[in-house]
Amino acid sequence: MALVTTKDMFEKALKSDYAVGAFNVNNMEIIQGIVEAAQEENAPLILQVSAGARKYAKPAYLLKLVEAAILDTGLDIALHLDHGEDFDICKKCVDDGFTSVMIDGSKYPLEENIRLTKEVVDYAHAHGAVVEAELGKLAGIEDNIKVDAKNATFTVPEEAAEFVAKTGVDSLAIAIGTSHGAFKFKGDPYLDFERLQEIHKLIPDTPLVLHGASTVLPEFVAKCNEFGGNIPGAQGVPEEMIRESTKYGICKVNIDTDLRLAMTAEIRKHLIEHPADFDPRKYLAPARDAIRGMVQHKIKNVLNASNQR
Ligand code: PH4
Ligand code: ZN
Repeated sequence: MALVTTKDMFEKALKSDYAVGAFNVNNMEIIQGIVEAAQEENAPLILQVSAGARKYAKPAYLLKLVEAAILDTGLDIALHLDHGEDFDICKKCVDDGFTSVMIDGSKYPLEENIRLTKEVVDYAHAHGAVVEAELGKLAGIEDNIKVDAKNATFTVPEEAAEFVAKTGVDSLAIAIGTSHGAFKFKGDPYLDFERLQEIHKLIPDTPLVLHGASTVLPEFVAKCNEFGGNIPGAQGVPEEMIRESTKYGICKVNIDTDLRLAMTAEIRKHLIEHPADFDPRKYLAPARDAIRGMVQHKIKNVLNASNQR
């Protein structure tokens, strides 16, 4: 039981049709719900921390909570920085003991993304950590988008091969139609599987990462709405598409929105049904259970990662 890198997890996942879940953490209940599910499913696990999470919970608290989770469960966990925007935040996290960092240079031109990623790779590798980078832009995409426009945002396979060769990055987040949040598609859900297969063919040994991979399960949206929420038109990536992606090199699947929805639905329900309650433990305990249930469902039924530890 320790903080580990994603190296062994990805090596194993790359050889089979499953992916490691990377779940975003912001507080104790979220961490506890996730690790309990991974323990129950005997699954490999990545906990990831965004800049927003660092700001909300403070890095020292999150680190200690993850260390506590390892002690409590006996799990090996990879602790990952999600969407690091510059060298400094990546360095800070590596120095703090994160085993993996993402440098997100996707907004820069290819050459600058390569330069920045290489700088982070050199530092992280010298300190025993691994690096995820991103190529292509994640964005909401309409299903009738033209090929030219797709090429402007989606990952170009040849560039992915050049990028990996020049940076030595350990894993690569690609853009094939997913996006962050609860409103991913205006029309029918669409992912560019041809492009994914082409990328995987060119860089078969590079673990690929799918951001924006929440499914936005209708029952959780409905539950939020039933108990006073107002989130119409929410739509995510169908579970079948996530399962399909694991056949073509997707080894890490990022999930945050689904946890938010599960947690919020439960808190809304509890507070509406028990208007006299004001003890946070009364609504945070079922919220933690909802996170555990959601993560267990993902590991078992979507990522196919049960017993892959
Ligand atoms: N992420 C999560 C990004 C969370 O600033 P922040 O804490 O809100 O950032 O990287 C994902 O890919 C999650 O995808 P999802 O929205 O489909 O769950
Ligand atoms: Zn992301």
